[in-house]
Amino acid sequence: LTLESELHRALQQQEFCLQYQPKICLRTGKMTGVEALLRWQHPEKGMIAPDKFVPLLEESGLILPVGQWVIEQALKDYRFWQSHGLFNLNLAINLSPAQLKDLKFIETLQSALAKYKLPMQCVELEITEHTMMIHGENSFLLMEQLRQLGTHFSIDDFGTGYSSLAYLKKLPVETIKIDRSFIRDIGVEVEDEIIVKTVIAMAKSLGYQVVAEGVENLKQVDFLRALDCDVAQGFLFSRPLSALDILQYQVQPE
Ligand code: G
Ligand code: G
Ligand code: MN
Ligand code: NA
Repeated sequence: LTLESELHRALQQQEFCLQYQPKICLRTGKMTGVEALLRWQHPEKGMIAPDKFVPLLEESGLILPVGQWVIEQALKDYRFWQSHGLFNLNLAINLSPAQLKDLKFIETLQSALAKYKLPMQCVELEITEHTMMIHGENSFLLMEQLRQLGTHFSIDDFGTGYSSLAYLKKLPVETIKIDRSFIRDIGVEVEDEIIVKTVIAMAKSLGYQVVAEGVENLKQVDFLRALDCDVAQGFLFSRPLSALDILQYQVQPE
């Protein structure tokens, strides 16, 4: 069996699951939100990471039903957190290009929100810089509509594609997530430090919220704080966790 043919079974047999990585406000030190990350619990191969199968989901068109499952499951978990006293979290969901072209996407999202009695404002949609560059006119309209309904967009893996902040300004995007490849070499490569510093300064002065991905040590935190970076995500604070473990998550004292 090829992995691709197994994906149909995976969806039917509920082999997918979600983990959540905390996002930490660098001013308050509090968890402000989580990013939902898809995993495949394969019966023989164990846990498979999304870079191994999301491209296959996209090629086979299965990304639409799986994407719908992700939304449903994430909102269900959000409801669970609320019922245990965890409020005001921002829930980030990754979107594939096909979802951004899907004319039924708004309806899918709205009916899942209605089912769990949640407002559009609790959801943030992450699209990669690459997805954004290949978007068509319809995707742009869909983004505008979604934003008017109250959701937020962030650009994932920023710096790995060829988009500029000037181009981004035409899109309804509130947040920039600086790719972890730039964060990794803070304190190591002066060029990466200059890139991070310049991107943060420009993004902040254009009014974006800035998130640093892949933060693994305190040297990076100090550097990012000094630049007034808003939010950090990475193994220093937490690996991706189960929905239950998010309830128990406490920000590490420094
Ligand atoms: O969890 P991990 O860091 O390995 O995720 C790698 C990438 O897989 C993420 O950066 C993200 O772009 C993608 N990814 C994770 N979950 C989802 C999902 O639910 N939908 C889509 N389309 N991509 C996802
Ligand atoms: O959305 P995106 O493709 O950026 O997904 C984030 C991915 O990066 C996830 O697969 C997650 O497991 C991984 N990740 C999150 N924090 C860190 C980190 O601090 N270091 C490294 N190396 N990877 C991370
Ligand atoms: Mn992401
Ligand atoms: Na990313």
